This record gives sequence, C-alpha cells and structure tokens, in this order.
Amino acid sequence: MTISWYPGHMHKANKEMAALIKQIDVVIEVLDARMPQASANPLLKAMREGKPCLHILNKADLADPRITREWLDYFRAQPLAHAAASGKDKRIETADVLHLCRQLLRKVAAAKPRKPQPAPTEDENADLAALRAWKQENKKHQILIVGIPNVGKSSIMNQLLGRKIARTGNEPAITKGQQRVRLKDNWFLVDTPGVLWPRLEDQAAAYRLAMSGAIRNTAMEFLDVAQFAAKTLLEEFPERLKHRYGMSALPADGEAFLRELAIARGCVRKDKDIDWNRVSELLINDYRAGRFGPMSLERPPQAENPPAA
Ligand SMILES: Nc1nc2c(ncn2[C@@H]2O[C@H](COP(=O)(O)OP(=O)(O)OP(=O)(O)O)[C@@H](O)[C@H]2O)c(=O)[nH]1
Ligand SMILES: [Mg+2]
Repeated sequence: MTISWYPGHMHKANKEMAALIKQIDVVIEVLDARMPQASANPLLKAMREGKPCLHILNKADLADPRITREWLDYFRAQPLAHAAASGKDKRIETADVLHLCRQLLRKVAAAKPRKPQPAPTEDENADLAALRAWKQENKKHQILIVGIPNVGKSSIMNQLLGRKIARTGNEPAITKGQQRVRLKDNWFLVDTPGVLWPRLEDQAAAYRLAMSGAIRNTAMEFLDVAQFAAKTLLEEFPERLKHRYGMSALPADGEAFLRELAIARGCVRKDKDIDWNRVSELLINDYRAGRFGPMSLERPPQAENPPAA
C-alpha cells in the first residue's frame, strides 16, 4: 500500500507557516535523530529558503549516538545552519538554543553586503556602536519551530520554557494551531502543527516515518509497516532481534519472522490463525519505544559505512 497522509489541516498549517515565515528570524527544524533524512520535509525546506536554521535532532535517546554525531557534522557544514541533539536522557537547554540562534544571526549579518561608507570619526564610531547595541537589545526575535508530526516539537517548546504550555502526546497531529510564547527577554517561540507534504515520493522513507509514528495509524496498513520493519531489522540489526525475542536463529524474510514471533508471543486467534494485526502492533510498538536499544536507520550522504548492527 502506498503511504500518503496530507489531510486538510496540514495544507492549512503549511499556508499559515508560509505567511508567517517572512517575520521569522530563525527556524528550528525538529528532525527525528533516527531518520533525519526521511523526517526532513521538502516543503519546509523550500519555505525556509534564505532563513537561518537550527536543526534539532530529537529523540536522540533512541538513535545511535555515533551516527547522530555524523548527522550533526553534516548539518553544521551547511550554509546558515547549525545543529544540536536532544533526547529524553539529555534535553537541549534554553541557553544552548539562544546561543546557537545568536550565532546564526551573526552569520546572517556578516553575509549581508555593506555599502562602502566614509570612515567615521572616533566619536561617530562610539556613537554608532552604542546605537547598534541599543538596537540589538530592543529588537524582537522570533523563532519558528517546525517539523513533521509527532517528532517532539511541542515537547521541545515545553522544555525550553520550563513549563508545560503546549499539549504533547504519543500520536501525530496533537498540535492543531500555531502558539506563540515569550521564551526569554526579546526572544519569542512559535510552535506549529506537524506537517507532511502531498506526495511521499520516497516510499521507503515513508515507511520509516510510519515506523516512527509520524503517520496516523488509519493512513497505513499495520501489517505492511510491520513487514517493512521486520525486513529492515532482519537486514541491518539481526542481533538486536535475536536478543529482544530470545531467538537463536532468524527466519529468512519478514513474513516468516512475524509468523514465528506471533506463535512465540501468543498472537494467535481462536481459529488458530495468526493475529497479524496484534503481532504487527507488537513489533512496531517495540521499535517506537526503543526496546531494541538505540538504533539509527539512516546515515548522512557522505558517510561511507552502513549502520552497524
Ligand atoms: N524517546 C523520546 N520521546 C520523545 C522525545 N521528545 C518527545 N518525545 C515523545 O514524542 C511524542 C510526541 O511529542 P510531541 O511534543 O507532542 O510532538 P509534536 O512534534 O509536537 O507532535 P504534533 O503536534 O502532533 O505534530 C510524545 O509522546 C513525547 O513524549 C525524546 O527526545 N525522546
Ligand atoms: Mg505538537
């Protein structure tokens, strides 16, 4: 089944973001640290063109820390970009975010072409410096938090504010509208609803998103996603599967693996048939909860070796 999920509320949210983004100083794009490529929304990339961007690799507690470091280097090497990781075990701090946003604004200022001016006198110089400092102190800065559904945008906003101001939850489309709050001094944060894009061309990436919980359950076939997950885990993390489910040997393909797991875990219906839905949920929920240990499903384009099992 082709995965596609672009309900009306996402179209509306995209339009509202496009209207607001002109007034925004820095964009925070929240990505899933386990799959920074699949979770990067091309519509948001086009929308934030020319704006400085802080990429936060969230749910880093569920990703392989070595691969997360590779991703951080990858994003930091991009123009007008910075990157930081955040996870349940080690949350990003407000001071870090403000520090990185200020660095980005300085990069923007340095990149602006300056008209040649006659050299100011010493007095004029001091006066200009004072004016610049005054302007800087009084300027309002707006940070827009964007990203795909369920990636942890509102959790990050709550964390940065130090109080629960936005509703969060372990399902996509919890945030329904923009929410603007003062972060500190002249810095404001705007939380936004999670958005995808109309056509998920890369279906392997779409299936990774479905594994992660970014796609509403009703917009996907659980068995299809579980088979994809089983195939991925069999190929890339066989030892983790064996360890989690106490299997000494693994079946060759996803379906055979799910069948064996269903029998081992009692996911069998009264008529003795396999309960495919239950076993699919079991595997997907184990993955989402990180019960196989931290694992990254993607590496940055320039990294040479495949993810270590
Ligand atoms: N393991 C882990 N879970 C996290 C982390 N951050 C957020 N979550 C969980 O991810 C789920 C989604 O969090 P939200 O903050 O509601 O995500 P969101 O991006 O605002 O979602 P929408 O508003 O629906 O787009 C919640 O169950 C959070 O507890 C993290 O760093 N690690
Ligand atoms: Mg939210």
